[in-house]
Amino acid sequence: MLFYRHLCQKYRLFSSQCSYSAQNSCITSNMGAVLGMLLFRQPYNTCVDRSKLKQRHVVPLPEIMHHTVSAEEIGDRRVLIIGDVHGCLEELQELIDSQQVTCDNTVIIFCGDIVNKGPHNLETLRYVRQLGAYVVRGNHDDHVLEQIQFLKQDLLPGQAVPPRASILHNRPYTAWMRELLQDDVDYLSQLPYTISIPSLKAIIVHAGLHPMKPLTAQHPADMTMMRNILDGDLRPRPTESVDNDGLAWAAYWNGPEHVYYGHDARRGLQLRRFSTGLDTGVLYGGQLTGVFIHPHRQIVSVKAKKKHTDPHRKK
Ligand SMILES: [Mn+2]
Repeated sequence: MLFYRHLCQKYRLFSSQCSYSAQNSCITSNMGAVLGMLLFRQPYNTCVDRSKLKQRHVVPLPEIMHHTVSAEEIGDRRVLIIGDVHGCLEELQELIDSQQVTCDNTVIIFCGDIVNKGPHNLETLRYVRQLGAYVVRGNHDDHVLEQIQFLKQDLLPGQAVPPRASILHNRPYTAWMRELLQDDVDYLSQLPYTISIPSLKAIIVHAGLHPMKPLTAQHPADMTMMRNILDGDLRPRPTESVDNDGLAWAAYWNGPEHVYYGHDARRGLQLRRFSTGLDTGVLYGGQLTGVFIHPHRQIVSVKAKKKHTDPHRKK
């Protein structure tokens, strides 16, 4: 079994039969996929079987789930990846200004959760759009889309309410969403779940990637919410919690692509050989962190102006 796990980590299995719904199937069927992946691996194949992704996910999927940025598109610009902003506009502007960043000299990519729970959500969303940045979708960007569904359904009594949206409805930090324009919603709804830069061997995702699946088989809920991997039963399962048994998903990620991600403010800055965690909790009075990955690697950060919210606050 250890050998099996080693193979899985080394070749980041599986082929297309390893959909989310199939991940709990028996391990013997996975062994076949092991052999298949040893011969055949397609990390940048962006053809996704959408019918397999509906479980656990109620928001509309973007047209492009996995976006690829080419070397030609980058040109001679720097590449900067920025962690979770959560509507902390002042800190974001300070980071951008301090590095003299414009879209003419820098390709800017956000790890998701650009909005929600922070002091200037709507303004941050529009600032990011105006920057011409790339953004991957985070769970809070997803929450906005869920909430918008709820608000629309609010006007049409009798329709079913998405379960998570009904919970969010009573939280005061969702009030700002009523100011969103259709343009803003369209923008959020088309954010991809990952951005790959093959020339830099980089993948940007909000929460993480299941270390045993190719991009095309990754589930949106895992990409936006996963923190740990539970593998005690040899059937690796992603989980949102950092308190359960198991380890950070990144501990299982062995490249060759370097994954840049956010979402895990509690662990803070995470530096591994093949992954970099960038959520340093600006929302909670920590820092806003970014990393230049081209032409040279350099981590940059600014301090939070204040503790904008309490990490344990639910309402
Ligand atoms: Mn998040």
